[in-house]
Formats: sequence, structure tokens, C-alpha cells
Amino acid sequence: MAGTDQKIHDANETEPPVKKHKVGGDAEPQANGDDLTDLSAFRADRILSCDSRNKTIVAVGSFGAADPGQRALVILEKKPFDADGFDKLCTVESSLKKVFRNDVYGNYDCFIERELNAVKATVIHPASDKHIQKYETQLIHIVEETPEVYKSVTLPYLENEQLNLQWVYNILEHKSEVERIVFEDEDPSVGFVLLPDLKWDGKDLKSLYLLAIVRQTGIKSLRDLTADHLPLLQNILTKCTNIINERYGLPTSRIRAFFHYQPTFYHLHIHFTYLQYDAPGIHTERAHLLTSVINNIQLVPNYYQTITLPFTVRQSDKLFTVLNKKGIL
Ligand code: M7G
Repeated sequence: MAGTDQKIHDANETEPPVKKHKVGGDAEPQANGDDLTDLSAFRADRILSCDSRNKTIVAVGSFGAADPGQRALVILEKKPFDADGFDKLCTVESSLKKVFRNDVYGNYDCFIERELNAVKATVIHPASDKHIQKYETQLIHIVEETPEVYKSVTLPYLENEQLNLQWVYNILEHKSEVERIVFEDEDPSVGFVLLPDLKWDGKDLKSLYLLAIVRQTGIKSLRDLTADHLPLLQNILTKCTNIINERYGLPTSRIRAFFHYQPTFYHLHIHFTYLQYDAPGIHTERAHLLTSVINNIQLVPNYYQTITLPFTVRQSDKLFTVLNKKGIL
């Protein structure tokens, strides 16, 4: 199985880097499990993606000679502005460098105060081939997955190749991210844990992104859901929307609750985002609204075992090669 004993550090709330990059590759290696204080020990071997729309850059590399054979991913993402804090940006600390002026139009580069200019940093260390593939810009294709294709190709593939779920069990067993838990329902059958997604700093409501992870093990994805799971799905929908309403002031009508198909991690979880946040993975080829899923199963109990479900696959994935060899793609 890929990605065993992965460690993920969300360095979002650490102090901004103060050290310069060390010269000569003698930087202290990053010990697994330690919190990072800066990125000076990271050596980038390759840029996997650089997206000007999402303002992200992803590099694969390593943490120095004393950490041989271990690769790491560093994902940097410019954070959204806080509309309420606009005044703080208009100070002498925000120096302007003119690019050009033309009539009424002034164009400048603005260098704002360091504390207001934090970049979200996610470090995945050690990173598996699957992690690296996930962040690499690639050609993608849509697969129309019939129940037969699921049983004969996708299921055997994901059983052999899926990413390690240790981070999920760590959350459910209170070994990680305990202080981040927003709500917990301990019922073994309909229970779940609601917490901020890795992608959210837990603060900026405009990019609100929470994850509800079900307690039951063995429900891999949308494909497994039947009428037996309706109480679980209803419980998650009702409680999570109530809690998001109470805690973050968002009514149900302003929340997007959805599944991914295919997910990256095959332990059932539901994404909750602010509706007006253009979150990654909300496109029609991947996102399935929780309310639609409930309605579909109420109409046809084995709906997700009988329909053709589309999903996207990257051209460099092993699954693409398997589907291609079988003439499905
Ligand atoms: P997915 O639909 O399986 O795949 O969602 P995706 O990552 O392609 O969207 C898994 C979700 O879990 C994603 O939204 C991840 O950002 C989130 N996630 C992944 N990890 C490893 C963690 C973690 O360690 N902690 C938290 N809180 N969220 C995570």
C-alpha cells in the first residue's frame, strides 16, 4: 500500500520564516514528526505545479542529506484577503513600487506588512508516488464507470493501490488534531467527527472547509452507499449544518455539502464548504451533493450500485493504463 506512515504538518500557524536558505546542502534535516520552524532545509528537485489562478506552487524535494531516500512535498498557497482588515493594509508598511501610470490608472507592486502576508504552507513528508502524482499537473480523462467496470477494474485497483488511512484513524481515535475537532457524534453506527479540512486554516469564513469523517469503517465511497446508510447520512446532514450555522453563522442554504467520486481516501467522508467559495474539487465530474445522494437512495435503495458513475483519471495513473488496456478509455 502506498504512503505508509505519512506525516503531514500544517505549518499554517507557525511563525513566518526568518532564516535564509542555507548554502551547501548542510541544512539540518527535518526529523519526521517534528514541527517545522522554517523551510531552509528543504531542497526542491522539481516544481510539480504552479497555478496562477489558485495562486499555489507545489515542489517535490527532500530535507537534506541526513534524510536519505525520503521525498517531501511543499505546497505554498497565497491566502485570501480579510475584507474586515482592509484598514490594516493601508499603512506606511504597505510600500508601493510603481509599474506604470496612464491617465487615471496607477499600477503598482504593493509590499504589505509581513504578518498580513502569510502564505499557507502544507508539508507532506515522507511523500509517496501517489502524493506526488496527485499534485502534478497532468492530462485528465473522464471514465464512465459502469457497475461492471467498478467491480472488475476500479475495486481491485483501489484495494491494492489506495493511500494509507492512518491520518483518518488518528482523528477518530483522538491521536491527532483533537483540538481542531468542531463536533463529535460518538454513536458507532451513525456517528462522525467534524473538523476543519487540511485545506482550511479554520479562520477565514470565506474559504470555510470542514470535513465530516464517519465512525463506521469499511464504507469506501459513494459506490457503497445503500438505504442502510440513510440514517447515517441524514444524521450528518442535520447535525453538521446545525453546527455550522451555530458556530460560523452560515445557514444551510449557504453551505455546500458533498462527496467526491472518486475520493482520494477510501474511508467515507463528506466535504462541507462555504457555497461562495470556489473550492477545489467542486466540479460536476467529481462532486455529488449530499442532499442529492440522500434523495437518490430514497428513490432507489441500490442507486449507487446500479448507475454508471463518471470520474476523472490522470493519464499518468496506473488506473488509466489498466482502463486503457481493457479498451475502456
Ligand atoms: P478526498 O475526496 O478523499 O480527496 O478528500 P481530495 O484530497 O482529492 O479532495 C479528502 C479530504 O481530506 C481532502 O479535502 C483533504 O484536504 C483532507 N485531508 C487530507 N489529509 C491527509 C488530512 C489530514 O491529515 N487532516 C485533515 N483535517 N484533513 C485532511
